[in-house]
Amino acid sequence: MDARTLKIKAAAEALTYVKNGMRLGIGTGSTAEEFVRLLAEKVAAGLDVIGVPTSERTAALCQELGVRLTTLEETPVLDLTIDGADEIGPELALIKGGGGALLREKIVAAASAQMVVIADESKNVEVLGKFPLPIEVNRFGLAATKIAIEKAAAALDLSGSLTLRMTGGEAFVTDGGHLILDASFGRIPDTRALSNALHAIPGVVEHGLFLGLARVAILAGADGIRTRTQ
Ligand code: ABF
Repeated sequence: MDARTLKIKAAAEALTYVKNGMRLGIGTGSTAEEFVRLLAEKVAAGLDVIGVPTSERTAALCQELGVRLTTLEETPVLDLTIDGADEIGPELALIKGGGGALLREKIVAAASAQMVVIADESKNVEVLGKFPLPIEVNRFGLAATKIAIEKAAAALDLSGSLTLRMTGGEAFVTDGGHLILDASFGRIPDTRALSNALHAIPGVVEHGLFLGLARVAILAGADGIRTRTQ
């Protein structure tokens, strides 16, 4: 089964969580886009939902396909967020942000009563960290912030390169106007300690460790769908 088929299967299963009248957080990435496509079919058939997109890219797709949108200012409390992930670890701790939308994704997930993650089985891991951890940083003081992150990581026995994310020869800029450092720490045994340490650094806007946010993960594999709950 190819990767796209697995993403569609996970997205289709996630649709069973969507009920009429719900206020949805709508994720970013190729798996979330499959969800938007399936959601749009249901909307065309009469499902009444409204969504807060987690990126400009997702907003554009929703608009194109006729999924009604709102903002978190207008609708600050959401029923359900459906989003992808880069890695899914123990207790449904996640690494997200490979698509660069981690800040809005985290704000939207935190404003939702429930978060359902959709992915193919390959994203399920025993320990987070093989996928580089995206850290969104303010442009101001980039070099100083980098040193502070390295020090904080070293205090937790983590080391590895911090790479400024680039696109088309230029620094990648998030929807919020910030930069992203991708941290190749390798295995992250204590995700909570790293999360707290990163949050204590002034130049760090947000990081891609999503802890205690996801309640359900829908994993699509060759043998079918597996649902992990927390
Ligand atoms: C978003 O999209 C991100 O947080 C994550 O980085 C990425 C996953 O993308 P895909 O579904 O394309 O693998 O959910």
